[in-house]
Amino acid sequence: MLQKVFNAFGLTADISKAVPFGSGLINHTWKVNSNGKIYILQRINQQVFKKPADIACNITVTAKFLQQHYPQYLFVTPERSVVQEDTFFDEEHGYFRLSPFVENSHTIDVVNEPQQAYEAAAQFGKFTKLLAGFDATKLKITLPDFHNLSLRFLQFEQALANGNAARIAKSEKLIATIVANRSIVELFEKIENNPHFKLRATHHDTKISNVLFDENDKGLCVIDLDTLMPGYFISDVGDMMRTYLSPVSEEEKELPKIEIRDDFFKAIAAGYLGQMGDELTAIEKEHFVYAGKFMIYMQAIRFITDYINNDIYYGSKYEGHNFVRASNQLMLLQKLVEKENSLQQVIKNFSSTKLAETTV
Ligand code: GN1
Ligand code: MG
Repeated sequence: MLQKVFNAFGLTADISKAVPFGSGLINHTWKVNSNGKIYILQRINQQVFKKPADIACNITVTAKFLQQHYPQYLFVTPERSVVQEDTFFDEEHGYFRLSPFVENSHTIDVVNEPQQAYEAAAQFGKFTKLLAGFDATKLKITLPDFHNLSLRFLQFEQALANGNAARIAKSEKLIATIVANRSIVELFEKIENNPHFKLRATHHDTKISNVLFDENDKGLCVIDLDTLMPGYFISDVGDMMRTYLSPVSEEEKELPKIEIRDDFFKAIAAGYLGQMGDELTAIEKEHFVYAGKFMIYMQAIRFITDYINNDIYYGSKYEGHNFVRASNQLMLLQKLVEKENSLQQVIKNFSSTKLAETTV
């Protein structure tokens, strides 16, 4: 499969020079060394992204805007194929994309220092801020209803009606917790109807491995723009909270290890509001902590729904994998709710200027 792809992009290296790379659940990624240059090759999962050309289109229009208004900003754009396309389509294996590997950059998989959370939050905030003058509605919807919590809840209910009965029985407690927290969906529906919540160019996948760092561990830029779409800030801030606040990831089976680290929350707030403080409306800022609840709850719903549907979306490396992931996320939600008031106070206590000056 890879030989055809290498030829399409004019890569001369032996295909054994492609090594699997990263930890994403959806696309396949390889790091390739060809002629002294390093690239990232991705096979786009077309079960998930039905129209890969739309992703390429979003990257192109965004790159154009940024190049015109902020020429200094580092924005990674795909390499062209030999026939000058931004993706290569193979009848059998689908769409492939090749990007240059940014020299002297590295990614991290786990957030160990508040400073890393700060740098990442500043990069995601900066990205949305630089695109404030760009009409986000011009972006194509690469994944319809991706962060539509109402629809996710409906899909969960459908799974309960039609899914694997044994798995539903095993999930009884988790299901009850999800139903008990339905108010998170209701608040999302209010947000959707509130004109003070703006639709902005939103990344929608703000995990730490989607940020490039330089040799001094300063943030360089954001990567993985598959889900760049119009969206609410709660998606980006919420996924940072979901993935940076706890010392252990969604894969952790030992739930007592899950906790909310206050200094990492402060770092996210300082990094993000340092960039976006003047863009967000007062009511949006009031929902900063809600962002975390929204994303953690949605991820718990997605994992348990997939478990009940026999792991058709996320796959599973061992029996009960998605059950563990859902339990993990619901524990994280509980821990966040326990600290909700004190975290809310953190946001209230700092004006955006103060946050911008905060060094973490
Ligand atoms: C998926 O493939 P990856 O790891 O970047 C998912 C995210 C989830 C994440 C959970 C398109 O992202 O929404 O938060 O798994 N992406 C898609 O690990 O569904
Ligand atoms: Mg992704």
